Amino acid sequence: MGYFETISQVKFEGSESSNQFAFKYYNPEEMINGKTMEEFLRFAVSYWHTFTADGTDPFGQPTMLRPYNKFTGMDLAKARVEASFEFFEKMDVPFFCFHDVDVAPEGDTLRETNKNMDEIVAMIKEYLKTSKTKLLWNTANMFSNPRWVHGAATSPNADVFAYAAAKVKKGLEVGKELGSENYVFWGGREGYDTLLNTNMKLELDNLARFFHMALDYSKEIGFDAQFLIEPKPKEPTKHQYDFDVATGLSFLQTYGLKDHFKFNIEANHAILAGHTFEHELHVARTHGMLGSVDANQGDTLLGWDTDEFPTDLYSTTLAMYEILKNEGLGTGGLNFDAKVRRGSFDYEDLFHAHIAGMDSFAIGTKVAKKLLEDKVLEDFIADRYSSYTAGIGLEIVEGKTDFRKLEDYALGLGEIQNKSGRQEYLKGILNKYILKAIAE
Ligand code: XLS
Ligand code: CA
Ligand code: CA
Repeated sequence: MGYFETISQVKFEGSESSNQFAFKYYNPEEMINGKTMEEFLRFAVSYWHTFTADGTDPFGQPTMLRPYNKFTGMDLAKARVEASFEFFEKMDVPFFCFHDVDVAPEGDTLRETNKNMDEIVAMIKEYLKTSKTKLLWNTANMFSNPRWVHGAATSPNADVFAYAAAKVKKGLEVGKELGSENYVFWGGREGYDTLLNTNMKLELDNLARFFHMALDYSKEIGFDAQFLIEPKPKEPTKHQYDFDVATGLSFLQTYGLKDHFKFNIEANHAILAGHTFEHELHVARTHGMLGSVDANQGDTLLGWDTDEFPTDLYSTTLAMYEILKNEGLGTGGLNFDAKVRRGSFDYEDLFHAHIAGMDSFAIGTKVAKKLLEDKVLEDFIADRYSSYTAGIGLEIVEGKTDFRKLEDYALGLGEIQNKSGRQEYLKGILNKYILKAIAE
């Protein structure tokens, strides 16, 4: 007996299909830069939003109707594992991601928590033997339990630091056991609410000590996953230490960690930081630090982390533009860190949401690929900076000039002529490419 009985295999049927449970644009077998779309995009389902979340919000109780709701405790955890692999198979998705507490409930003691985890990990491992779906990344939830009230590795309480170390140690062991390709560190409550009670320098030093220990341990046990830091500027703390990519980069550089980490970039977090999704991807890419993506979208009318399924084609196009320029995501992938709205409570909505997300990224991929092939933006940008390819510009970039020579040059200039940046023209072209990709 299945959990999602009304749904059969979701397949690519093309844009003319009226089947609600079919991909219209995401064709896993279509080739993108020498890889299949499936290999290139590496979609992942996030366990917490899809199987664990119940629709609770600060004003109301659970709404999600799930076939495994009748179970509790470890029975519930096991039913969710069964249901999850049925979902992965029906969605034909190559990866999934989880926090430790999403898959196994915490016990009364750390020992009991680890025991629960071992039982569930053994079960997942059995599924992994035959399932095509693999683990993209795992992580530790160090924000829900009250012990993390003041942070984990940045807590003022050294006992909490030790407990956090034990959690991540276990997480690295689990990652190795399940063959995870990456390990994620999202700051959780690593930040502060007021400087009136905070030693920021000590907290940051401790966070770096924590990462070094995690690296040492993963090396010791032979877990060669890519470590990823996931920036977020606020929520739950007022100021999160991993504010955005640029802040994370400076932290990693300061503490000698840069060569061992990349970034897991979430669209909604970019918005919260006052950036666009593509800005964060761009900064990471140009520093060789683009590791993986939490594919969702925020709502600019709401100031919080709404984690919506990505359906904005502008955003998926500009994100895929960066990812294509990065030649893919390496061991990373596109993880739907996204939840169905509280009012979308049927399990069918989980399928609709993932289909919409995957189709939106497939469209974005096609548009971005065409834009790159036609060198639409590349050529425009090259021309815009052409003054640096000859004459005084070339001398500047080659380090062959100085302030005296530049002053001489400037004194000889007539009236300076600038060229229009042509934003509206470029946006019109972008529209044309999006509409064309949808029509094809
Ligand atoms: C929360 C984060 C979190 C990370 C993993 O805002 O997005 O879910 O992705 O801990
Ligand atoms: Ca995330
Ligand atoms: Ca989020």
